[in-house]
Amino acid sequence: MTLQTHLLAKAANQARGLAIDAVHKAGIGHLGLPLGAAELGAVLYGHALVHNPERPRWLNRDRFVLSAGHGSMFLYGWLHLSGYDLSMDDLKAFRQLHSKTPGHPEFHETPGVECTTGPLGQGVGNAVGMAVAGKMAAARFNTPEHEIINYHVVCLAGDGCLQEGVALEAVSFAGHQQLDNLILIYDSNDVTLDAMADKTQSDNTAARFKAMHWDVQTVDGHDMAAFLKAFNKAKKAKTGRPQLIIARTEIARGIPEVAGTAKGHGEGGAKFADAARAGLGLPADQHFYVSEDVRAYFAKHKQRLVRACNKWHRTYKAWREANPDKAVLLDAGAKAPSAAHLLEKIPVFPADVKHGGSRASGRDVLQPLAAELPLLIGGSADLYGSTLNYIAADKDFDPANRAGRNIRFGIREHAMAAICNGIAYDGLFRPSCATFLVFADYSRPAMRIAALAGLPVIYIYTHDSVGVGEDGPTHQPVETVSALRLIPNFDVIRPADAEEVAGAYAAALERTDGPTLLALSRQALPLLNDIPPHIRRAGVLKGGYVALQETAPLTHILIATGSELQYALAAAKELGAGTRVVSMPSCFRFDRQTREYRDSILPPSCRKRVAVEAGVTGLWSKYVGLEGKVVGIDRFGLSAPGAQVFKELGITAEAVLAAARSL
Ligand SMILES: Cc1ncc(C[n+]2csc(CCOP(=O)(O)OP(=O)(O)O)c2C)c(N)n1
Repeated sequence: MTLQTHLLAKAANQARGLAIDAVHKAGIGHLGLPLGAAELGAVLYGHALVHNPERPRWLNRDRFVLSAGHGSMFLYGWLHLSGYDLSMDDLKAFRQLHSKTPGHPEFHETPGVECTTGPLGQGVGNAVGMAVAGKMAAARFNTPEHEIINYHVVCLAGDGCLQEGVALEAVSFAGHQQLDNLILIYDSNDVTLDAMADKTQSDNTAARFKAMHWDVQTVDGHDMAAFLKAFNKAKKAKTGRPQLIIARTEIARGIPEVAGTAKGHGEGGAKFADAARAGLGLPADQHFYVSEDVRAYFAKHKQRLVRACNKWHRTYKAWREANPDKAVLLDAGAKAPSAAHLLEKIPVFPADVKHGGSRASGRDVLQPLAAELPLLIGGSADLYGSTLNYIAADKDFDPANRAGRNIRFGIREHAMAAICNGIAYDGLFRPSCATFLVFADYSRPAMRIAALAGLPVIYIYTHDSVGVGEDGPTHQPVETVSALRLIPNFDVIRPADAEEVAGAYAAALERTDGPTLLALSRQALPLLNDIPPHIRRAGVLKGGYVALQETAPLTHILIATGSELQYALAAAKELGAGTRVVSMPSCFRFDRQTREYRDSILPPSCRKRVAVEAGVTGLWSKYVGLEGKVVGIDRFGLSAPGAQVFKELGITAEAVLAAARSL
């Protein structure tokens, strides 16, 4: 099909008008990108992208990621014109309460929005993750007879995205992994927010990407034919390299007063709306205007897209019939296993097992689960030797083996988490990743988005306390566990022994509406054999449970997590028969239980409560109350053998006992 440049140029100007009107109406928003990239949108949505507005989650659609999420009206405008379920009224409600058009694009809120973007650079990481998922899916599901997966991931990013470290990490990973199903369009307009981009950047982007094994083309982003040519070339490239198209654009084109300047980035141009609309050939009396011919063009284009999708479905049907096993596997990706089912697959640990910490229990728990869940994949940021989460029955994911289930992310914790988000958005594979817990700070912006977007990513972060020992305070988390617990919808589980690790994995894998972090220890932990395995496992699912039941009228409650549960249990022996010990591996899971359950574990009448955790104390007052005490560490750690550090910092059974007796 030839490019309908005349009509699409008109559509581009009308998309500009939609952005101007929406931002003008809301009184806030970013005009620069939707106006500057309008021709790119026209070519993508009006011609080049393979997608189906009727089926926004069609398996083989091209994924379009707007990494520069501040330009959300770009996406909303083009999704509306393309015929997604996004009405003109939705556009008019831009940035308003409960609208489908929030300030920055949010996954789940708007059909056609592939991911939540706004923190710059995240989308680049997400796009790389989607490209990884595409390669993995193609390797598993395509057959010589039926190619059902061959989509591209198309990402639009600005100067801001490419300045961010996460994008650099992701781009470097993508080049190394030869992800040639990825097309990154750089909206290169020489403008950021505060100022012209030359105040903050002077790198040669093309050279930078070439050095990271990308193919690079540079085009005038307002020349639709030139852009389409570059895009088609990128789609067809068989070079084994990801594709960068540097589209030179003028920010805020269409509002001459601000175009090409930093003032054009935000809503500054909205005050020139009337003149701008006239200049764009839009009727003065009709805001949110789309002409009949543009509507008709997109309606026809939609039919073409639907036909192509239907054609694919015929191939897909034949594929299903010819490959029933693969079809079962594909369907499995969409389903969540129940924790009970998963727990059946994990053998109970022998009572005398000698373990190198809960990270080693994690290794042993992971293997049967990986066998049960073939679409569970994992990765580590160059720390497999320490995080122990390698799926032993499988191999590395790399250009020669796209079916591999172990991703070597390199020392790129931020991109690792953003890439896992990308894989999770895609929905087919279940991503997990690993590093030292203290480096959760390096992953955190992506973890926050996982929680916000409800992505079931699993973080297997080990070396969870000052018990790390000799590596010293740089490597010893003290505030990390509690800090992560502050993220809404982000489950943290810090299991106390091997059976609790089994419960933790099952809990994480059962979850479909948000991420879970497993905080695992480096140092050895005793098996809590006095508590039956099924109680420990099921207890984790509830978040908190009675690990030691009092045998006399309740006097004290000792609450502990992870490696400190042993100290609470030891202290209880001394304290007396009225002492109850509560294991609380996951505060959020516990908080989600019924009031009845929570009160049965922590009876409100018992005020003599002590919590112990090898970390900052603040959060625990919620569970011990003003009258209770917390044994913890409100300072940084120490470089010494772990056991000595615990003693020196007062994380001992004696300290728990003393705190309880002082109440
Ligand atoms: C991580 C992060 N830091 C800062 C911001 C605030 N911010 C939004 S847009 C922007 C400027 C981005 O410049 P560019 O990518 O060139 O966008 P353009 O001006 O072309 O629209 C900034 C600093 C953000 N959204 N995310």
